[in-house]
Amino acid sequence: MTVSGKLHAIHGPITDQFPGPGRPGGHELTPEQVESFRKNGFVKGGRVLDDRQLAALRDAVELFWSGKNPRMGDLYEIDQAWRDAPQKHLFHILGMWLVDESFHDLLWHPAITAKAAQLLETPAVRFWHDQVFYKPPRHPGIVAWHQDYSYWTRSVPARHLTCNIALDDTTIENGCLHYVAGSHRWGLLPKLNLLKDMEGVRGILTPAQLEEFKPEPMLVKAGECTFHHSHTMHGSYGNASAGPRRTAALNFMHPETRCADGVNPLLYGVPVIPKGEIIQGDHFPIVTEDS
Ligand SMILES: O=C(O)CCC(=O)C(=O)O
Repeated sequence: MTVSGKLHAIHGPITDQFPGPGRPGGHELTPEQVESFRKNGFVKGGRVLDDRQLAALRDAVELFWSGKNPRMGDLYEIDQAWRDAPQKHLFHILGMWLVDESFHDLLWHPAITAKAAQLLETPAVRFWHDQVFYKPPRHPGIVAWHQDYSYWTRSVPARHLTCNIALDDTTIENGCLHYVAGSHRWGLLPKLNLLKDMEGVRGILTPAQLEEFKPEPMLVKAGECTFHHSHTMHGSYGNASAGPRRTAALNFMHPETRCADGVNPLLYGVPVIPKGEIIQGDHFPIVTEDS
């Protein structure tokens, strides 16, 4: 189905690719997985996409990458570093759900949202935004060590969660995601340049944090996912392999998260939300139910 209006106004699946909220369960994480998340700040979430869903998302990323997506103008953001030096920096965009129907429907996918609800400890999960990270074959682009919430302090309090979904099998060679166990308890570190200096964060870590800084590679198959806490340190190296390494990340938050900036839009093109008010509206749907 092709939709003529803006995708952000539609809160629920458009295609028949994803089952939508409230459909048969069985998607929850085990108590051991939840416990592991609490202890380490991340957990592998298993396979969340079937072959058809995976193919649809890959096709969508490739269409966008080729410059032929007809809704390109609706996107929130294409990272400036890539625009300035595409041979050096990876391709990173926000707002794929606004330009592609499969990415739109992925937001309501119970295989992901049921787990997000468990980890955020709320039955109603609110969508914050999405991201696509695209590392072309043999490309040096990195994602420098960082904590997601360093970039999200205009939404309070910090009760956010990221689901990182592999669209390709990940390997050390193709620049898989790495997490630093226990770093979600470090407190918040300053915002760093995400795409430029891999090791920049080391200069601001305490000796104790440096001691704990032992990144673990997340080797997952295409269609599998990991979840991480908003304060978990993570990053990824360049892609030395002959194939692309593509990732979709969904960022969620507690439904009562409030705006801490009443002046600027939280995302490009989104209406300003008054300071202190709940972040809600067309761009921030509750994804555990149709509306
Ligand atoms: O997949 C990557 O390389 C980086 C992903 C990331 O930073 C995230 O999911 O928050």
